[in-house]
Amino acid sequence: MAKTILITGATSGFGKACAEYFASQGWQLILTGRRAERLKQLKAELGNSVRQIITLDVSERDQVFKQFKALADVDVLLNNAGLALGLEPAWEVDIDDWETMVDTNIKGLMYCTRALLPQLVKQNSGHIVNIGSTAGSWPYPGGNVYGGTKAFVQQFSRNLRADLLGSKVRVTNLAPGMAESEFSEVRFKGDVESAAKVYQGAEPLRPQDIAETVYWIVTRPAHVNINAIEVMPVDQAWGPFSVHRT
Ligand code: NDP
Ligand code: 8X3
Repeated sequence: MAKTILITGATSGFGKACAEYFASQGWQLILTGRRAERLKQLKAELGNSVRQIITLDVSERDQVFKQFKALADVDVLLNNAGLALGLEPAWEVDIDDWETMVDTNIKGLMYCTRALLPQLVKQNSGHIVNIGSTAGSWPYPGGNVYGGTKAFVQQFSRNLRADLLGSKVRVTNLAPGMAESEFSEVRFKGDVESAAKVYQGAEPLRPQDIAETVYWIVTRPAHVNINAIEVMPVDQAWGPFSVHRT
């Protein structure tokens, strides 16, 4: 029987690339996101591979529980929906932006996980792949709460594994570095010039690279758990510590 992957944030970037890649490998898809029109387009594009589309804001707790509890036979939950907003220093940030990142990247991921986990534990199989970020391990100016939310994803993933010891349910934190998607357009609130500058003159990761990595993670033998993977483009690396000099 074909396996099923449930993807949050399937309307763009990594989520969309995963939908396309997993469909090409014969998987069934449950696709979610807030933009209903894009979900419909994907369904038209991917046809019978799409088991269901669910228009859903992951930060709406009751909706997530209602929709996810009605699902059965899910093999993989890809907790991908997320965003960064702004790059200002902490004292200039719009507090609403911080709250939106916490509501989406932390609370949304929590809700989706908690809503689906009982089924996975009961069936004693399944895999939760959480999309973290290099920003969860490595600080940078303006990363403030975004990086904090991804550090949560990293530690939550590890703690889930600790809770799940004794079951066959697997958990992975996949932490990408710079990748070209709608991520920067969202971060800069539609300012396409600023978004383009992020990738200018460099070769970032492509969403397809992440889709192939997710596929590799979930197709390891059933006794193997990939705890964490960090993936960066060759054109990106760490800088030295900064020193302020007068
Ligand atoms: P995109 O902006 O291209 O895609 C983000 C997806 O998340 C969209 O499908 C969007 O769908 C969905 N989404 C956002 N908010 C919500 C919400 N409240 N409820 C449901 N869905 C939501 O960015 P990426 O593909 O790059 O980002 C995917 C994930 O990867 C994010 O978690 C991001 O933090 C992470 N990441 C990105 C990196 C990058 O450099 N691009 C690097 C490391 C991690 P819709 O708007 O339709 O709801
Ligand atoms: C996205 C990567 O470096 O813009 O998580 O934070 S970064």
